[in-house]
Amino acid sequence: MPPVTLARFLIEAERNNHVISADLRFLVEVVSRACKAISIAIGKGGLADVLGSAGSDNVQGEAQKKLDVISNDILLEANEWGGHLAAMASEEMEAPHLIPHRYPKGEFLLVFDPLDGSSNIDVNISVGTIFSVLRCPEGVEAVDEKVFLQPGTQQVCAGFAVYGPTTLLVLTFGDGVKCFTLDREFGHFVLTQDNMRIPEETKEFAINMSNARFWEPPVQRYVDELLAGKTGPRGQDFNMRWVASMVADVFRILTRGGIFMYPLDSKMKDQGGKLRLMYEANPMAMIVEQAGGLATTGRERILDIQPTKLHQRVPVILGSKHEVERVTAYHRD
Ligand code: P6P
Repeated sequence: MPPVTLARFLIEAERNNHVISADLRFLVEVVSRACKAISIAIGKGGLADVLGSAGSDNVQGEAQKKLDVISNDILLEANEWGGHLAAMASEEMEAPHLIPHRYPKGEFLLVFDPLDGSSNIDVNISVGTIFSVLRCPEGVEAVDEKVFLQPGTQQVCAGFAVYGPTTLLVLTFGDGVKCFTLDREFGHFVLTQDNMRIPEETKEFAINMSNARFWEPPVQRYVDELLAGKTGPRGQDFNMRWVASMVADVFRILTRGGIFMYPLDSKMKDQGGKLRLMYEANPMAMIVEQAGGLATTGRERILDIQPTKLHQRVPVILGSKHEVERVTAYHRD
């Protein structure tokens, strides 16, 4: 049987079970082509003038890398003419990007972090693109930030690309998680994992330990127990991984289990957390839940949060079911 390309998978999903419409299929094809272009730009590294800072800050007040801006422009240019979107929003832009009047509009809203983990780009560590698809509410004349403020349960599609040793595209439409690998010779994505499942148990945790003194007591208790290993209440040793690229940590967890935590800490308490709800936490939470894992803030299910701001930040605890349940239980204690 010939390999199932992304194009074939999407056509069959549209034809067979109507999980997706022609416009949603087109949207995912366009985003996947943009991810290929980003992968090529990143792959040039020091051979082209794409590394280093862009000399500007984004809406988060973070220094933008040249590739942040390049990736954002690639996604905007790829999507604005297709007639499938009502608007786009990005970590790199304060306000939503409206579809120019010269192009038709569509029913979907696309929200993305064009280059997640970009602080790793100059040191050649995996980075990625995270995206989330919502429906634009009916009868909206003037599209503005408010149309995006929908809970994660409203997502019709979520996905992320990892630009690592291989370029991967992980996708869900709410009926399981698929992974596609970029075949660079043919230039197309090929289905390589048909139904990703997160093991309910794990011996691996991911957290930035340098923030330990700022964590709330439930997280300190949980991590202390992991560090105590066999000598402590967990009765087994644990391993730690922290790539500082959410896409890489989440893909590892989808593949072999684990728990990823960017909890509330006293440094970020005023902002509500470090990671952004609309284009990091929500798409990753949908994917993790679709793979049998859980995703909470420690106090509530991420997908149930009613957003109040486009660039809102939230604490994130996601991954293997039993571990996320334990951390969430400690927050209740
Ligand atoms: P820290 C990358 O900037 C990011 O948004 C996530 O991809 C990653 O998990 C986290 O921040 C890393 O944060 O504090 O370890 O640099």
